[in-house]
Amino acid sequence: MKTNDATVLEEPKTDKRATEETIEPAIESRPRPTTGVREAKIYIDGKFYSETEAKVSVFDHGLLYGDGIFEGIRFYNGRVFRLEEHLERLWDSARSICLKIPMTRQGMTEALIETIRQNHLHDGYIRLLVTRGVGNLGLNPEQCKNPSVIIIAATIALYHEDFYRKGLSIVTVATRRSNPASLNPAVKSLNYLNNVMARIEANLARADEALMLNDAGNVAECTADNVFIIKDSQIFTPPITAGALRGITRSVVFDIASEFDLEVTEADFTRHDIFVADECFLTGTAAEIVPVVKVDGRLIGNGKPGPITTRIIARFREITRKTGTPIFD
Ligand code: PXG
Repeated sequence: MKTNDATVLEEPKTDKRATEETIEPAIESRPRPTTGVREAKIYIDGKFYSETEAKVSVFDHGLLYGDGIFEGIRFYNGRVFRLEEHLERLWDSARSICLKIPMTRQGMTEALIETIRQNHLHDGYIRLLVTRGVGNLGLNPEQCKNPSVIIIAATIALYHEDFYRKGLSIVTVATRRSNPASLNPAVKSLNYLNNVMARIEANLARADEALMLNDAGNVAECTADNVFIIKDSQIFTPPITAGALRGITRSVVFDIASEFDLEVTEADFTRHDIFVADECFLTGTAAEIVPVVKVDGRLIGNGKPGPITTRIIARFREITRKTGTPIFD
C-alpha cells in the first residue's frame, strides 16, 4: 500500500485471493487509528488539541445517540476540493435535523483552513463533525444547549493503482438503505449503523463493497459511495429519492459527463440493470471514482474497467489537482 506518510497507515487485513482476478480490498484501507500527522492539532469548538487531548464528553448526544452530522472533505495540492458544496450539504443536514451550527459559514471555512495549516498538510482528508452537544441521558435534544464542532485533518491512504486498473467486486446485501420516511439518507448524520451493517455483510462475503437497495428493491447506493452504470453510452445513477446521498463526487461526474457530451439520467434501476450494464463505477470523496467489474458474481461488460469510466477517472484527477479553495495564501 502506497501512502503519503509511511508512518501511519494500517495494511488492509483481509485475506488475499491468489487468482489472476485478485482485487485488492479498497475499503479496509479507509479507517485508520490516527490522523497520520505527527503532533496533530485537532479543532474542537475554537481551540486546538493534540490527538491524546482531543476528547468529547460521554454525555455528548453525538456519542449517546449518533445525534449529529458530518462531512468528509478532500484537499489536493494545497486546495480544498468543492468546499462550498460540502458546507452547503452540512448546513442542509443541520437544518433537516433542527441542529443550529454554532458558527457562520465563513467562520467554518476559516476554521477548516486553519486546521489544515496547523497540521502542515497539502494533500489529505478532513473529517468535519457537528454533534448535538452535551445533554443528559435522555434523548431529548432540548437538553443539549451547545452543539460542538470538531475538525480533524488527516493524511489519506492513496489506494493502490490496481483498484482503479482492475476494478472492484461488490455484492448486494440484505440490509436495505434506510427508508427516507424513518431516517433520510440525504442527511449525512453521525448515525451510520445502517451502512455499517451493510459493510459487515460485504466483509463476510469477502467483497470489496456492499450494494444497498431501498425498500422498493431499487438500487440506492453503496455504504460510502454513489453508484453509476453505463449502457449504450448513456450514464445512469439513482435519484436522491431512491435513498442516495447527494454526493459531491457524484455531482463532479455530472459536470464531466456534460463536458464529454454524455447524458447522465437520474433514474431508478435494479440489480438486473447492473448485470446487463456495459460499465459500472462508484464515486465518493475517499475512493474518488472507482470501476466495478463484478456484482453478485457476474462480470460487468467484459470484466474490465470500461472506456468511458477510464476517461471520467482521468478527467476527475485533472480537476481535483487544479481546482479548489486555496489553503496557503
Ligand atoms: N453515499 C454515502 C452513504 C456516503 O457516506 C457518499 C455516498 C459519497 O459522497 P461524496 O460527497 O463523498 O462524493 C458518501 C460519502 C469514506 C467515507 O471514508 C465517506 C463517507 C462517509 C464515511 C466514510 O469514504 N461519505
